[in-house]
Amino acid sequence: MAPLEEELRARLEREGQAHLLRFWAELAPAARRALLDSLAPLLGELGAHCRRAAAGAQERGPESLDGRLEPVPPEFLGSACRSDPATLQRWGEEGLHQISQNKVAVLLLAGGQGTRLGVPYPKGMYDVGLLSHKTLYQIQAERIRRVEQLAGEAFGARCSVPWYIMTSEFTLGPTEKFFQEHNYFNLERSNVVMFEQRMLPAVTFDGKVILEEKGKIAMAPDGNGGLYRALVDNKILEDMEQRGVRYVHVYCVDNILVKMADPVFIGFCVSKGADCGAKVVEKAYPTEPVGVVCRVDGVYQVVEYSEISLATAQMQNPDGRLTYSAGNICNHFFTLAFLQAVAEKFEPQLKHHVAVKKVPFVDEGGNWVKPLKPNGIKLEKFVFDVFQFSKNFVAFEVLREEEFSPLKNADTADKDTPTTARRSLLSQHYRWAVKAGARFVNDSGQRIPEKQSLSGDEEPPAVCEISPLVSYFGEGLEKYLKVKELQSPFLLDERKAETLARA
Ligand code: UD2
Repeated sequence: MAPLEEELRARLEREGQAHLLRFWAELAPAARRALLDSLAPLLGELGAHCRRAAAGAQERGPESLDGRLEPVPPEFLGSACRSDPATLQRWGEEGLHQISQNKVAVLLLAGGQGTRLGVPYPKGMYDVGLLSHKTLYQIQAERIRRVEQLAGEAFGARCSVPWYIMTSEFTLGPTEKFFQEHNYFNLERSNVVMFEQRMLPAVTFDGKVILEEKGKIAMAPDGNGGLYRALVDNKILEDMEQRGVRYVHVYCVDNILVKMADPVFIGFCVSKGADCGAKVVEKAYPTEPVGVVCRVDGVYQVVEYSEISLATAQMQNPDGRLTYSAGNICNHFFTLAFLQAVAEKFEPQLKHHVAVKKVPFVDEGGNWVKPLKPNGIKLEKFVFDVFQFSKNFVAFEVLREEEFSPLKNADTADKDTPTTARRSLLSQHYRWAVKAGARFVNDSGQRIPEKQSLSGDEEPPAVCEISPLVSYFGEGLEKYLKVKELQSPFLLDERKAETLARA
C-alpha cells in the first residue's frame, strides 16, 4: 500500500471508519482514485460528523416549546390580504424601484433530490401539464423577464434581476444542460449564475459512514441551509456585491405560484428596514403539518407542528384566527449585509437537523442491499434557521391561492401533486381573465357561466393559461381580454396577446 493510502487507512481507523476501505483490494485504479477524491474533502470533519449524526438519532422527539412561544408581533407582520390598496401600491412601487436600480436578485434553492416526486431529473424540469407545457424553470425564468420589464417601464431604466441557482451534485449537470438547451429561456446568460452546495455522507445509527457501492460513499446534499456555506465556497456574495445587489429573494423550486422578486414583498421589507423576512400563508387548520414562523424566547424561528402541543396549535385570537398561523412557504428576503454576516460569523452556529432515511448500501459480503426500513441518518441545515440572527425580522402574509401551491408528490398522493399545482395555476389565471372582463365559450360556442369566487383547489370552469411574459400578477390584461369571447382551452401567450390587442 502506498504511503498516502496507509496514512488514510490509519486516519479512518482512528475515526472508526476503516470499513470504508473494506473493498479496496477489489477496486480498479480509477475507482480507488474516485474513493480517495471523495474522502479527501471530508476527512477534517468526518469523525465529528459521524458522532453528531449518531447522537442526533438517539435524541428523543423534540421537546415541547409551549410556554416559550410568541407569535410575530403585529407591527412586524405585513399582509397582502389585509392592507389597503394604496399601501400595497406603495410597497409595490418601492419594490419595482429597487429592481429598476439593479438592487434585487433572486436565489433559487434547487439542490434537493425531490425523492417524493419520484422523477430522475431535477424538479425544476417538471412539466405539470399546462397547455404550454412549460416547466417550472421556464415559468420562473419568464416571471423574471416580466418583472424586469415592469420595473424598467415604471422607472424608465433598463434593469436586470440576476438569478442565482443553488444546485447539488445531483442537480447541477442536468440543470445546466437544460438551461443551455433552452437558451437560458432568453435571459441574459451572464445573469444566470449556477453554483453547487456541499454534500455530506449518510451515516448508520451507530455512526458509520454508509458505503453505497464498494468504492462509493452514500452522500446527500447538506440541506437548503447549506446555502450559506455554498455562498462562501462559490464567492457568490462577492458576485452580488460587484453587481450592486442589495436585496435577495430566496425561494424553493417547487412552488408553481412563486412570485420571483415580488415587488410588493421586497417593497414591504425594504420600507420596514428589515434585514431578513419571510413570506407566510395562513395555516389552513391547527394540525396542518407546516412550520410556523414565530418567536421562541424572543428570537425568530420556524417551529414544527411536532414541537408544540395540540392546545397551542389550536389557540385563537379574539378574531377567531389561529394565534400561530404564520405558515412558512420557503420564500425569504435577505439583505446582502445580513447574508454576509451569516456567512462570516453565524453559519457554524446553525443546528443540524436529523433525517432518518432508507439508504441503499453494500453489506460486508459486498452485496447491494435496498433496505426496507430506515437504516441511515442524513444531517441537514435549514435555510430559515438564520432568522435567529436577524436584528429586524418581518413576516409578510400572502394569500395561499395566489402564491403557494408546491409540487412535492406524485399524482398518487392527494396533496401537492402535479394535478394540484396545475389546477392552482389555471384557477388563478381564470380568476385574472374573468376579472379583466373575459368571457369563455366551449367548443360549440356556448357560453360557460362564470364562477366569481374560485379557490385554488377547484377546477376552473374554463381552461385559461396566461404566459408570465404577458402578465406577472394579473396586471394589464384588460386590453387583451375585456369583453372578448375566448374559447376554452385558451392560451394567452405573447403572440396571441398581440393579435388580441389589435382586434
Ligand atoms: C420546505 C420548508 C418548509 C415549508 C415547505 C413549503 C425548509 C427546510 N423547509 O419544506 O418549512 O416552507 O418547503 O413548500 O426550508 N433544497 C436544496 N438543498 C437541499 C435540500 C433542499 O436546495 O439539500 C431545496 C429543494 O430543492 C427545494 C427547497 O430546498 O427547492 C425545499 O426543500 P424540500 O422540498 O426538501 O423542503 P420541504 O418541502 O420539506
